[in-house]
Amino acid sequence: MLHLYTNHDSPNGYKIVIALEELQADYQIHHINLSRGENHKAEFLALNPHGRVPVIKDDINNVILFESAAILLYLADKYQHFANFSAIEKAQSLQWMIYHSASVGPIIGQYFHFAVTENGENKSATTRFSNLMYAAFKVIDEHLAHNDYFVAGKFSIADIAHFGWFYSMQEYNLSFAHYVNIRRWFNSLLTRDAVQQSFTNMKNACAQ
Ligand SMILES: N[C@@H](CCC(=O)N[C@@H](CS)C(=O)NCC(=O)O)C(=O)O
Repeated sequence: MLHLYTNHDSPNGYKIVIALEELQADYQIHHINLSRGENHKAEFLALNPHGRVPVIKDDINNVILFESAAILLYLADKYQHFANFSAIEKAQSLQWMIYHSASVGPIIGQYFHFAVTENGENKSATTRFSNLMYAAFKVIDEHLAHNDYFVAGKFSIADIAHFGWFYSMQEYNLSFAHYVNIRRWFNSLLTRDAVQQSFTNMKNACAQ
């Protein structure tokens, strides 16, 4: 069995549950309640010493992994996600996934912290992360103006990586509506059965 440890509204956790559904994996979700500090308990730190979700434990291969990009890559290999991709297309998918991990997800997270959690009180930090976030969105929007998906007209883990954070932005009422190409891409992913199923599974598993 493959176990996913995540919080009910983790953008990084959404990525993994979507990938598991898209890849038709057999898995079980375990809720790690961040607001109750369950990620700092010894039991969880044994899975990820950095105390962050998501984490997976794959009993079949006897492996524990943290960091959403590493998990996506592991799942892609395990379920032959790149079978119909050329070596170059696979490299391009990894490029966009790593771009997300370095220059998009953490920046949205910092922007959210300074702009929303701290009400923009630190003007310098709010402006810095707002500029970085919107600069990244511009790059993505221009790329998606000519592409239905991030790579080669094919849905890939690069789309999943970005979608998790855009979905959370929507939940936080942070608008990206004026990025019309991101919005079009986002809406098309929302209609995928696996994406909808993943929200249901996450909600059910994390209800308690
Ligand atoms: N780079 C990590 C980030 C993981 C991360 O920051 N997870 C958040 C939830 S989305 C978390 O566990 N936060 C708990 C905390 O900061 O105490 C990844 O992509 O998995």
